Amino acid sequence: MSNIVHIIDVESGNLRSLQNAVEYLGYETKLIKDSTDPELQSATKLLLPGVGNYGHFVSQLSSKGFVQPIKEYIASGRPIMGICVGLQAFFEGSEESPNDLGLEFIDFKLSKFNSKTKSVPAIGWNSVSAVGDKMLYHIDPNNRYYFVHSYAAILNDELKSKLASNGWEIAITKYGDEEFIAAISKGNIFATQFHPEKSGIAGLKIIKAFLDQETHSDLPKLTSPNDYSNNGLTRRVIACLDVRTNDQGDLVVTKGDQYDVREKDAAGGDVKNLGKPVSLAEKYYKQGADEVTFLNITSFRNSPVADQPMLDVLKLAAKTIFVPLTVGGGIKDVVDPDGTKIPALQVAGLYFRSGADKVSIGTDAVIAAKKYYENGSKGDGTTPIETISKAYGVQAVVISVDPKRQYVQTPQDTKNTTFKTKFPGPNGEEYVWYPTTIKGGRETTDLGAYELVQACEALGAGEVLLNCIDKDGSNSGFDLELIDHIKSAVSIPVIASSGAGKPEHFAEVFQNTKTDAALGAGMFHRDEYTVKQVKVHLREQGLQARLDEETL
Ligand code: 1PR
Repeated sequence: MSNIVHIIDVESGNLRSLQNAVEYLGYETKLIKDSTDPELQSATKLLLPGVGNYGHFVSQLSSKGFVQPIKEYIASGRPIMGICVGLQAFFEGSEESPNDLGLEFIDFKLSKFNSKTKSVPAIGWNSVSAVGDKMLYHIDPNNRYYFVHSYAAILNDELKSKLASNGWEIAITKYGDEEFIAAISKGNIFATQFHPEKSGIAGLKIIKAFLDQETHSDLPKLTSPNDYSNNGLTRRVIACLDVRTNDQGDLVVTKGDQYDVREKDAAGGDVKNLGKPVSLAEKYYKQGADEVTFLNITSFRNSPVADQPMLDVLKLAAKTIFVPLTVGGGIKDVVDPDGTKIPALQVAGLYFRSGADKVSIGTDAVIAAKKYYENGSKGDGTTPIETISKAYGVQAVVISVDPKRQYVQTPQDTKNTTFKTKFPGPNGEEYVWYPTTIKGGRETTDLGAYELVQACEALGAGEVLLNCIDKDGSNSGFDLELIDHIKSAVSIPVIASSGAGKPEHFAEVFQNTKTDAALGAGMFHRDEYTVKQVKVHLREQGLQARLDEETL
């Protein structure tokens, strides 16, 4: 049996990570970009990964002439595994793209999650329950798997009976008040809505089971109840690495104190050097980080985009880290030293092809939001948020917000949205708003963080990385008021950032705010605590946390 795994590539997103996962399991990978590629005829294992917009994916399959060859491949009885939009493609169609047809193996249309009761897109780790007494391809109800999607095959009696009567086996997941299809299997077809290549060791075991064709195994006993208290997703714990070159030109992980990353010493203050980006990232992954974020805080202004050292960091990190990777810093329209203009979409594409799952936009998100309001609360399709989310999906675009608390005597003192604070200002001011800053906190704008995130959600951002300059590096805990102020402004997920100093701060932010995730940096880099200690503490507090105790 060939050791080569073929992957259909219709340029729908980051395939590098899936290739890395398959190669990590000891197989070779070959991308099939052309439906006439003779290798499709000889393939013995085929993956159909899809990310982003359903219509973009299925229309690419159709326009590139893949539909018939895929159906012939399936008719030949050889194994195929769909991932994310690759699972959705087996259905008839999706409300996301009403005019586009899928492969139509299941005559049922996908629909959008109800965003009134929970964050959409659903981004995070959820449990999956096999329906029946056998476990599909090692999908373990005690584990958590990584989902990132806004549309799903929402389960109802019609779909349940249709699948059963047509011989489909299913696994389901509950998100908020909605149950949906997490995996399907029938004969040589297997597909998952979640990303096994981004679900740690537990996910790698599923890919391995498919490649080894171990279709069923005995269902393990549930060791902890599938608690759906917070919409079924665990609260994500994210490790963040602020990366820049030090004065000797080495790429180091550093950490600001209110964004000041220099040592306070007689030697004039070199950049704090807390370690090497890839090795630190791997360390946090092994400790159980649900995601790793790299923020390039100086953007390496004087080097051509294609030579960005951060691209190599992503390529190396993605080889051994199988959870979502986000990269921020310099995601904008740039001009190379030789004068070549590189649009933000192309810059983002370089990072996606290097293994990033999400890009984070800071300064240009503020610029885009100001343009949005100047344009009568409308986008014009040209901002990085719009162009990148249109091509790669909203889930691929995070905006990084760098706000600072500002006190006012009354709400009338500012045109921005305020709230009454529990912590009055130095002159007894009872109201606050948060002006956003750009360029790493060096310039303050008149745009409030509340207004920024609303504009960016409208433009197509899928998530908010909410920093806080006042709290950054303080070890004093998160700014809980800021977090719920921003959560009240949007329906997309929010990541709380800045101020974490101990595991109790993560429990505090999850118990006292609606945040979807929380990020730590300094406390991990200074080896004061591990990510695992944070997660164990969350579980001790009765909160859902993913602990990937799996070994391959
Ligand atoms: O403006 O699109 O080029 O993006 C620049 C990115 O770099 C933004 O995400 C911005 O937040 C970040 N950035 C720029 N300068 C700094 C700096 O520190 N001098 N980092 C910086 C911002 C926020 C987090 C930090 C958390 C947690 N730091 O990265 O790690 O606050 O810290 P803690 O847990 O130690 O408190 P663009």
